[in-house]
Amino acid sequence: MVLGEKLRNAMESLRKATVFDKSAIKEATKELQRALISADVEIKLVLELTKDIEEGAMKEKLPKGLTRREHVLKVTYDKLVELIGGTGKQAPEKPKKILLVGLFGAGKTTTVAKLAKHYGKRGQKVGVIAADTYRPAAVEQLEQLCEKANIPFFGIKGEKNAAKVIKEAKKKMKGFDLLITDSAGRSAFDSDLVKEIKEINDCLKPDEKWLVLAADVGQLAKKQAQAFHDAVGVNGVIITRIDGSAKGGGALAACAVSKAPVYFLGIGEKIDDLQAFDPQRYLSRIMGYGDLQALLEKAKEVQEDEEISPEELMKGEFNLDTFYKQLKATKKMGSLSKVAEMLGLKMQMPQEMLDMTEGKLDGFKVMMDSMTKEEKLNPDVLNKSRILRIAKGAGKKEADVRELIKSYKQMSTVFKRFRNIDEASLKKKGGLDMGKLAGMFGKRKKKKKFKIR
Ligand SMILES: Nc1nc2c(ncn2[C@@H]2O[C@H](COP(=O)(O)OP(=O)(O)OP(=O)(O)O)[C@@H](O)[C@H]2O)c(=O)[nH]1
Ligand SMILES: [Mg+2]
Repeated sequence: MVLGEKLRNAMESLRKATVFDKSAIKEATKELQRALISADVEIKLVLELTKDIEEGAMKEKLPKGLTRREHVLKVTYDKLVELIGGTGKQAPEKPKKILLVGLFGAGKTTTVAKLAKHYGKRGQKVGVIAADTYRPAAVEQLEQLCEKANIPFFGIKGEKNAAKVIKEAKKKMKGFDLLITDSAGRSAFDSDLVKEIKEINDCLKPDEKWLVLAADVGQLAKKQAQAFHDAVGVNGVIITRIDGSAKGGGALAACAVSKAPVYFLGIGEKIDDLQAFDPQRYLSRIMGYGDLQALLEKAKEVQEDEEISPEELMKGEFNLDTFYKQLKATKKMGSLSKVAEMLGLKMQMPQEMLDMTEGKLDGFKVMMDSMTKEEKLNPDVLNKSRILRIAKGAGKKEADVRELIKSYKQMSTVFKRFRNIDEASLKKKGGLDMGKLAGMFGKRKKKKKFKIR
């Protein structure tokens, strides 16, 4: 079981506790402890965290408008964010020279290319330097990655002196906004490695020295961060392979405790699989909530008197009627594109859907008014003759009705995907209860609703 699911289960048992006293909270925090320890979070941190939760949870005076249960869930969530949150510092927007360091196979070379793409997309002229002169195929590996992504690259095949490569690269890449340098790894932190990265450091004079760590190192991240920091003054961390490791939580907590700012996460092998690290977002995501908190906060700002609840927006029976209401409601909360992003669905949402205009929506409404109840509840029955009838009734073309059906189907898939984030656990629980989640994160006093006109 992955960390996210375990944490979610621990939260669930807090949520479900019938008697909400000290011993119930203690029981639930035990589950949380097990989840965190199996993610390789240092025991001392786990104990501190659960003690804080227990104390915070039983606070005499509850914050205004929260039930004890909501308060406990909120405290737990906040403490978890704190545990992995570290410095809260974000990666610099316009670094000039980045040097990546780390042990063998940590993901340095891959991350060099990912970062080049990341900053390149933000309008900077980025060049890459292959200063791993230790591993024979390192230069080719980076060259290939750069070629694929059209990133300017400098390396000297067969050259053994890293400082020389850097000197040449600096001459060749004058006028670049940002230079990102790859360096060699070693199987362990040793004096050879220190000597080499010191040389590179002296020659390159980077403003940013980032340590690349694979998530599987778990709590050992603390030791590595310290060693590299002592050697070259590391001022940022990137944790890779967080996608395939159960120990990501441990690595993040270890960086947090050693005050090493985690700037990015590597979430896959491809060049775009890089994500700026945001503790809240990360936690929401691994626990399968999307960025529900942000969404619900926004939802609360929307007026109250109306027809559709946030719960209905995301779960419920999916038919043409709810499809229309969803589109209308999400439009009111800002652009659909923003809402999709908050839910972590943006990548899956077809562009045409994200660009949907009010006018188009109104057209949908007119066509839906020409449908029978059965057709709205079960659009699969729509055959050619029914489509023609609807088009005629609404004063639209056949293609317009087909477009409505197509959009509905696309949306249906996306929402299904969202609801099935963790099919196994959903099955077990008989459905992810958005209402309860809303209560958990949203600090609601009463059921808020969106206004649909
Ligand atoms: N799943 C996953 N794989 C990754 C990620 N980052 C890197 N990898 C893979 O990890 C392996 C090692 O990555 P490299 O970038 O070569 O690591 P390195 O630190 O440069 O290795 P050395 O140069 O040998 O020290 C490669 O197969 C990468 O594709 C990630 O975020 N997720
Ligand atoms: Mg490498």
